[in-house]
Amino acid sequence: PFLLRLLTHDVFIGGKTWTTFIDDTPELFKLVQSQNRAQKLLSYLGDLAVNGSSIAGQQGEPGLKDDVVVPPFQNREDPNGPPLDATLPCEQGWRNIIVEHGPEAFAKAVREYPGVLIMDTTWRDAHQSLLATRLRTIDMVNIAKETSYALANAFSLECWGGATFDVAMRFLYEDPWERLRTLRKLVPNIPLQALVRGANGVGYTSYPDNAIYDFSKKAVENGLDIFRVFDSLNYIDNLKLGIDAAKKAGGVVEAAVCYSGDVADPKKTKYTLKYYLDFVDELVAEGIHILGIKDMAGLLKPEAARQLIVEIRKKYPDLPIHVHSHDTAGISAATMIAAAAAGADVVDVAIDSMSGLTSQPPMGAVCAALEQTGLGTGIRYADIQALNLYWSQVRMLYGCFEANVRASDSSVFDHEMPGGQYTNLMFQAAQLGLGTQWTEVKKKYIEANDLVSGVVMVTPTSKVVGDFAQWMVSNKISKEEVLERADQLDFPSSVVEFFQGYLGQPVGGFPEPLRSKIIRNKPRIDGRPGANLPPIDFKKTKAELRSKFGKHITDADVTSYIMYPKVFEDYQGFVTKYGDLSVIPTRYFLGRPETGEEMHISIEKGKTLIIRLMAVGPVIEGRAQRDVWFEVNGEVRAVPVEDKN
Ligand code: 3PY
Ligand code: ZN
Repeated sequence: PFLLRLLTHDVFIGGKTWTTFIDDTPELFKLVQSQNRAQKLLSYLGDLAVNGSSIAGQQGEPGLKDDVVVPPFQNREDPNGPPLDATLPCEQGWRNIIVEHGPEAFAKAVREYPGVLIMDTTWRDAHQSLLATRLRTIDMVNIAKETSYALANAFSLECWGGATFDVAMRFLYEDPWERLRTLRKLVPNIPLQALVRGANGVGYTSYPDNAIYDFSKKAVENGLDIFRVFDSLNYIDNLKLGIDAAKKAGGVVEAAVCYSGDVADPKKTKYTLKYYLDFVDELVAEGIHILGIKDMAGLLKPEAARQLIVEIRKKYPDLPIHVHSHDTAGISAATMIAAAAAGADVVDVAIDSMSGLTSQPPMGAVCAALEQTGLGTGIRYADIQALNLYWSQVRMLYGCFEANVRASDSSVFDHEMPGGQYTNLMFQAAQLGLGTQWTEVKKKYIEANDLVSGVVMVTPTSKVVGDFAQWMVSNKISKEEVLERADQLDFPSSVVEFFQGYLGQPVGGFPEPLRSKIIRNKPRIDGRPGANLPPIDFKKTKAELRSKFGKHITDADVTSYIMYPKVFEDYQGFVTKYGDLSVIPTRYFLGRPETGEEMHISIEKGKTLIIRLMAVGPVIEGRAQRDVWFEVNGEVRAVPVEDKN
């Protein structure tokens, strides 16, 4: 029909040149573009039909075959009246203070709030910890406006940073910046928060200083409000950079101490109450707005939380304290309630169906419990129930990324694996054939951490320890053997780089002679690693990327490339081939389509494609290829697909 319309178009018949024709008839050009887009989409769906999903980490089909339904939300003004109309997002929330009066006024208001506030981690840490960070933007978008009402009194929504930046591009073929911009539009009232690895940005290594300043600036420009800045060694020099960059960008700076050990256990002598109080002094000296206590593994027990917060509170009565934990051992709800009672201002929770295990404690339980102590969060029970109905469907949908963690595990108090890594390592262990030796991995993880001198394990140092542990398991090497034969062994590169000093300086320094034995004659860095890296030439990088991928490359893309060069390039290649796949509902993005199945995919505002898989053709003689036949809005189309089997 398109060709027919083109050939019968009177301008075309009139014999004008092609270029003028396009200029004069943009509606047809748009049609070409949208048909191209549809064709690329079909190539992806065709590939799925022939080969199944190739998304790393996916096991089997998505766990839900139906559409995810947004349940009705209660009308706030009239709970018995018609349900909430969320056509437009809510405008009232804590973000208004940031926008109108700035980060200091926001921090002051948070501290003065008579109850306790929550951060909802559902859009970041919860799925990073439970579903291998695979949650797609579309599943946040579909509930975003309702969330703007339901969580209007939340301190923030954690929706960005951590592993999401990498995974969005690497596995989901999405632009992390677009995610941020989209959520910002749909949730104008609740502060959006990101987890940032200080001098490591959202990556696993150190970057030049100007890369961190540029990243922070772009984050604010694209809609971010609050930076939770941490360093995986609690190394103040790295943190200073991250803090300064977030502040110069105009963000709210929440600097975090990474919690390790147990301050209430006198036998644990490295990360003591005194250690933390001294560390907080250093952070406060940097002019932070909020203090984060980041218990990435879920080690913080209620009594330890009480001691820590009471002592910090005595010293800094005006400093808002925000507590984060994981529920790996099953204790984090109790810890959050204890933290609130001790004077914390904000606690982290995830919506019930995305909570517990290696994720955060459940929003419903924590809010209900706090309500009874006079420290209400201002989040309504009915709203939590409605949100939870939505998320319980999403959790099922993503069942193909579910780690096989079924119950609490208090062995975390020994091995101290961060929540996000626990599931990840378990999965990797299984893939490497080490699945049955999961207990062995946990044991070696403890030994590996001893070898690297007992660091606060969190990305990227937790990756070093994890790589080290897996290497010890697969090579059947003990801690003693490592110490004896370190000058001859072939260590994983992340371990060597750690000892070289590429992540910074650990508390108490590097262990010797192990360090020298491992790094041998490789360079050794004894200060802040980023200080010696040559600055990025953004203009030059952008020009190079444009010449490689085209004029659509933006400044934000340049930043993505700087953080993850190879991942960004692969992602661009994928988008060139298949177009923007973020519009595909998740069950079609991950699931093998069935013959006759009708898929509704909205590719742009007001343009929905109704696609039906008609048939998968036979393998074409002499080629590993098949034709896949679709019907698209009533028109039959075929796409050639490589058969990878
Ligand atoms: C990350 O850095 O991704 C983390 O979640 C650390 O806890
Ligand atoms: Zn976490």
